[in-house]
Amino acid sequence: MATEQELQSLFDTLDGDKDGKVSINELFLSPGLSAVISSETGISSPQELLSRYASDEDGSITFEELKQAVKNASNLT
Ligand SMILES: [Ca+2]
Repeated sequence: MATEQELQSLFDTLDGDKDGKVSINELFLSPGLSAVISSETGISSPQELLSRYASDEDGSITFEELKQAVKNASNLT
């Protein structure tokens, strides 16, 4: 389980280039944090997370999309 604040801080840490989106490369660059995302979303691979939730053509996920994924897994407190 995670609060919105915890998720936001996780998201900001993952977003290395600070463009407001987390790309697949950024997920791969932080395997430890990706593992936390996996456990909070119940989706094991970054590829699957992005294909299910990223609306952008470039395959990056926004904070709102990540939040939705965690909410769908009933892990947002
Ligand atoms: Ca980014």
